[in-house]
This record gives sequence, structure tokens and C-alpha cells, in this order.
Amino acid sequence: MPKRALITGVTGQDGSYLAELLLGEGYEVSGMVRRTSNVNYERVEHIADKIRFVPGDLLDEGSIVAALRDVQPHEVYNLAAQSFVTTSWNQPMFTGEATALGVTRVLEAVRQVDPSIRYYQASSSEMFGKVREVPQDETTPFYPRSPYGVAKVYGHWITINYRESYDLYACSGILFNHESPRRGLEFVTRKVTSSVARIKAGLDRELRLGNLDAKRDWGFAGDYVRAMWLMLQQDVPDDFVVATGETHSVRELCEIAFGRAGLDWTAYVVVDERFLRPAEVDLLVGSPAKAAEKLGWTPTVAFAELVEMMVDADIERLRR
Ligand code: NAP
Ligand code: F7E
Repeated sequence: MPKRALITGVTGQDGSYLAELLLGEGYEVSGMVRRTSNVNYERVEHIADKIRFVPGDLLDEGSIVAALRDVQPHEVYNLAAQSFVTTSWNQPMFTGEATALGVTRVLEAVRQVDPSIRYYQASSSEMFGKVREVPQDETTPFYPRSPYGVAKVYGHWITINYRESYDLYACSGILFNHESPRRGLEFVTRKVTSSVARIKAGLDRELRLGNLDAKRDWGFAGDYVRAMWLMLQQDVPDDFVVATGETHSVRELCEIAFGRAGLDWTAYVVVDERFLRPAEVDLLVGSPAKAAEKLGWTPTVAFAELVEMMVDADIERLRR
């Protein structure tokens, strides 16, 4: 009997990589999708015939219960969220509904439909915000700096609370930034690599960015979804930081990305105040020691390799 998994957020970056991984592990994979006026399954187009899509929305408890009753999963990966930090200041209520309360809705559905379902919660390094220690690990106190970060702290603690209250197998993965050629265009890595491709092709002449000094621990999304899966294969549920242990600035990102295309980034990048945030997270760097020790997880793609992979993919995409 193959195992069944339900992924919320299957149309997103991580959902697409996780679906590939689970199909490769022999799972029957279902993906919860919300109604939108334009159907956009681009990231899962290549595996769409192998995934069962079920309707549902994080804002609608009944639809999540119905999806669980329908799929009868052994594992639920809750990846759906309003995930763009900037948008969380423009839409703080919606971000709270989806990214915070949405977690309770999924956990409640699991508890009611089948409490033996194993649950993964997509928590975030944004919870560390104004960091209390360097590097950040599973015991580092949280100090979120955006409505998104605050919502993720709620999601993290409600996951732990449901584990402790109802004995659910529920894990929270505190994942640091992870990127890929499938990353949304608004996030800084993809904004830079897609712009490099357009500038190289003569379609654009400049790239406007915000804070070039911000530092992030950037890894490859394909590596990070394996950590999610490993968390649900253990004897006891636990929470894990998933990171590379290295940190780099937006400036370094620009240097490598433009350099890959034979361009000098200083000739094209313009700092634009419109992209500064009301409160910034200056520095993130995680310790993946617990994930390495207990899950046997290590990242396989280094920062420069990741950026170059994304630039190459964006150049190839434009060429096609
Ligand atoms: P993403 O590309 O933005 O994907 C988000 C997914 O959530 C999309 O499939 C989206 O569906 C879905 N979604 C949004 N609102 C929904 C709603 N109300 N009901 C149902 N589905 C909804 O995000 P990602 O980068 O793959 O990240 C996956 C998860 O990990 C998110 O929870 C994110 O906050 C978290 N996370 C990400 C990172 C990272 O660096 N990528 C790090 C830590 C944590 P549509 O296609 O319909 O919009
Ligand atoms: O920003 C700076 C910006 O939007 C990274 C999400 O997946 O990872 C992501 O959140 C840094 C910030 O990602 C621009 O100020 C400069 O310091 O790529 P980002 P994020 O905010 O770190 C975490 C772990 C998540 O959980 C989130 O879901 O880059 N930056 N100039 C810029 N950022 C953007 N987007 N655009 C700029 O022009």
C-alpha cells in the first residue's frame, strides 16, 4: 500500500519540489489548491498527471476537513501561506488569517478527521527577526520584525501546542531562506537573477533594489524539502532548524549573479527607497547541527552554485 500525502501550497516553490520528492519515494500525492480566476499550476505542470488536485483554502475550515476526508492522507505538509514579507505590511489581516490562523485550521482538521496523520508545519527563520544570538538554533528566542514573522511565530507555537495537547505527530521545520529557479519573482534572489537575464538580453537597463546590506542564509529549495520529509519519518516528532550555516549579503548576491553573465553589478544596481522595509531583519544565519545529527540532513548546493543555477535558468528561459 503506497503512503498518501496531502500538500497544501502545492503550486508554490516548495510544494513543487516536495511533490517531486514524494512521488519519487512512491507516495500517492494530493495537492490542495485554492480557487483563483487564473489557474496557475506552472511549477507542477511537468508532474500534473501524477498529482491529485483537491480544492481547499486555508481560510475555509470546511474545505480543509473535506480535503482530508477525501484524501485520507498519512502525512500532511502545510506549506500554504501568504509568504511574501513585504505584502504582510500591506495586508496584515490577510497574512494573519492565512499564515497564522490557517495553521490552526489545518491542525484542527487533522485532529478531527484522523489524529494519526503526521503533520509538517512550514515555520520560518523570519521568526528570529532581530536576532538574539548568532547563529540561530532551535532554542534561540524569537523576535519577529514583520506581520509575516509574527504570524509564523503563532503557527510554530500552535503546532507545538497541538502536539503537546493532543499527542499529534506534528513537527515544525524552521527553514531559512531557500531558493531555486522556481522562486517567485518578487523575492530578492529571483528578482536579481531574472533581471540579470533581462539586462544581458538588452531588455532592461537597471535593477532597483532596497537594502543591499541585509544578510541571509540562502540554500537550495530542492535540498530543504528533503528535510521536511525526513522530519515526518522519525520515531518521535520534533522541531528542526534547516539552514546552510553560511550567510551572505544582497550585495554579494548581486556580484555573483551579474558576474555569471559577465556584467559588473555596480553599473546596473540602483538603491531605491521604495524597496526598504518598515522594519528589517539584518542578519540571519542558522545552525543545522541538530538536523545533521538527528535527520542525517546536509545541504548539497553552495551559495555561488545556487545563484549561478538561477541565473543560467533565467537566461535559458528568456532564450526560449
Ligand atoms: P510560495 O511559493 O509563496 O507558495 C505559497 C503557496 O501557498 C502557493 O501554492 C499558494 O497558492 C498557497 N496559498 C497561499 N494562500 C493560500 C490560501 N489562502 N489557501 C490555500 N493555499 C494558499 O511559498 P514557498 O516559498 O513555496 O514556501 C512554502 C512555505 O514555507 C510557506 O508557508 C512559507 O511561508 C514557508 N517558508 C518559506 C521559506 C522560503 O525561503 N521559501 C522559508 C521558510 C518558510 P497560489 O498558487 O494559489 O498562490
Ligand atoms: O528578502 C532584501 C530584503 O524578500 C531578503 C520568504 O521566503 O525567506 C523569505 O523572506 C532580503 C531582505 O526574503 C530587495 O530587505 C533588498 O532583507 O527575498 P526576500 P525574506 O524577506 O528573507 C523567509 C525565510 C520566509 O519565510 C519568507 O516566506 O533582501 N532586499 N532589496 C530585497 N528584497 C526584496 N524582496 N526585493 C528587493 O528589491
